[in-house]
Amino acid sequence: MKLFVYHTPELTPTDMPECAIVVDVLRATTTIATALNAGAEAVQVFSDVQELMEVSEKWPADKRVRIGERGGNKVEGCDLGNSPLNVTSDIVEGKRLFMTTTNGTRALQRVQTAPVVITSALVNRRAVVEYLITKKPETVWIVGSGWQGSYSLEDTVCAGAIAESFVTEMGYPLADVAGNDEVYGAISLYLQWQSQLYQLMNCASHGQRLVGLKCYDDLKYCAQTDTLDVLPIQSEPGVL
Ligand code: 3SL
Repeated sequence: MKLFVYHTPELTPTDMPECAIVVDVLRATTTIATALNAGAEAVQVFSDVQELMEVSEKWPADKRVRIGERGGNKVEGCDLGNSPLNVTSDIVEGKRLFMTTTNGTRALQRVQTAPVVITSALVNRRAVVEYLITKKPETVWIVGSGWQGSYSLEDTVCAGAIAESFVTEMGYPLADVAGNDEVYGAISLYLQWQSQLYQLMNCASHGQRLVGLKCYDDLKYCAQTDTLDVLPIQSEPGVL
């Protein structure tokens, strides 16, 4: 098995791995994990707001929730912005979430032709590691969503948290599993910050952007590790 970490979707090669894990800790993949854990029927992702509106319009109004975020703010016409704190069971249970965000949904679309597509955040890291341990896919990419093409500290620390736990629990020598240098970098970053993940969120540029929007509780929530036992896995392109 070979594990690769890519800091942004733009850095991925053109071929596809057996399993792609998309990470957007702040906040798309944390919101996806939280919504599915709260009983959402599925989350369907879009990079384009107009397309989301057209597709979701065909769904029964009482069975859908539209989530839209641009620049951290709620998109006009959507029911919710991208805060994981909003996707509570009273709002999402039994409903399909139609979701578009600045970077996370774009990263998902980049790898949606891989045979297995999973999303991970820190909150559901354990469920993802258990999937890897059980299924042992031949090639795994962990893809950070970044911010508009640039590196995001919080996505790479989550990639490191997944890689570190998997390698340690399998007892594999890291050199046998690491497919690129980024795996070593991500694990080192995680080991350095693992007991201070909330502080790391506050240092991250997107964390600062969210602090500017007064999303303090979102940062605290997204910094938690292994709190949700949920594995968001693609059932058809763009649907988890
Ligand atoms: O970029 C994204 O996909 C979002 O997660 C960004 S935000 O945290 O909702 O602002």
